[in-house]
Amino acid sequence: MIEESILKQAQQTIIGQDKAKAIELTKSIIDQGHDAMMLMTEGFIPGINQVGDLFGRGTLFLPELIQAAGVMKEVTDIINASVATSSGIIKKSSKIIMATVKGDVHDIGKCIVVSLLQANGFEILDLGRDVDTDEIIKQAIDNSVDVIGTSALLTTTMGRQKDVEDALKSAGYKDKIKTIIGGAPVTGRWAAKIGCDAYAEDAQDAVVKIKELLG
Ligand code: B1M
Repeated sequence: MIEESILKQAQQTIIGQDKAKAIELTKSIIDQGHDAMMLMTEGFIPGINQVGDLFGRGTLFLPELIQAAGVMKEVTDIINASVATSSGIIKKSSKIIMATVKGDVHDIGKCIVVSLLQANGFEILDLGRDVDTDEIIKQAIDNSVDVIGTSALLTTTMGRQKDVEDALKSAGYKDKIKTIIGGAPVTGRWAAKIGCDAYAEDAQDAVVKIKELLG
C-alpha cells in the first residue's frame, strides 16, 4: 500500500510539472518494494487527467501540457521498466500488435498497456504512435499476430480504429486476427459499433479482455 499523501504528491508533481520530484518519488517507491503501478494509476494518472481538464478549460496552455506530458513519460518509462523486471522470465505465448492510430501522437497510455501485457507473458510488437492503418495490417499479417490493439486519444482519430476493422476485413483476416481498442474517448459502444472484438478501459482490463479473446 502507498500512503494517500504520497499519491497526492505524485499527482501534484504532474500538475506542477516537477520532473525531478516525480522521478525521486518513483525511484523511492520502487526501492521500497511498493507497487509502482499503484503509484501510476492512483497518483500520476489522476495528475495528468487533471492537467487535461485544466487544458480543456483553457486555464493551462499547450507548453505546460507538453511539460506535464514529459514528466508523465519519464515516470511511465521508469515504472514500465520496473514492471518488466519484476515479472521475471516469462514464457511467450500469444503475439499482439499495439499501435496508436494515424494522426494521434498520444502514447503514454498505450505504453502502460504494452508494459502490463508484457509482464503477463504476451509477446508485443509495439509499432509506436501515429501509425498508418495499412502498416498495422501489413505488420499483423507478416508477423502472424493473434491480436491487433489500437489506441486513440482524440475524437478526430477514433475513426482510424474503424479503418483498421475495415482493412482487416478487406484483407480477409477478420476471422483470424482479434481486435481490441482503447483510449480516453473510446467506449464499449464504439467497439461494438465498428465491429471490434473487445474494448478495454485501462491496462489491467486490457490484460483480462485479451485473455478472454484468446480463450
Ligand atoms: Co493531448 N489532448 N493533445 N496531448 N492530451 C487530450 C487527449 C485532450 C482530451 C485534452 C483536453 O482538451 N482536455 C484533447 C482531446 C480532445 C478531443 O479529442 N476531443 C487533447 C488535444 C486537443 C491535444 C492537441 C490537439 C493539442 C494541440 O496541439 N492544440 C494535441 C494533438 C496531437 C496529436 O495527437 N495529433 C495534443 C498533444 C498532447 C501532448 C503531445 C502534449 C501530450 C501527449 C504526449 C504523449 O502521449 N507522448 C498530450 C496529453 C498528455 C494529453 C492528456 C492531458 C493526457 C493523456 C494521457 O497520457 N493520459 C489528455 C487528456 C486526458 O486524456 N485526460 C489529452 C494518461 C494515460 C495513462 O491515459 O492515454 O487514456 P490514457 O490511457 C489509458 C486508457 O485510456 C487505456 O489504458 C491506459 C492506461 O490506463 N488505454 C487502452 C489507452 N490505450 C489503450 C489501448 C488498449 C486498451 C486500453 O487496447 C489496445
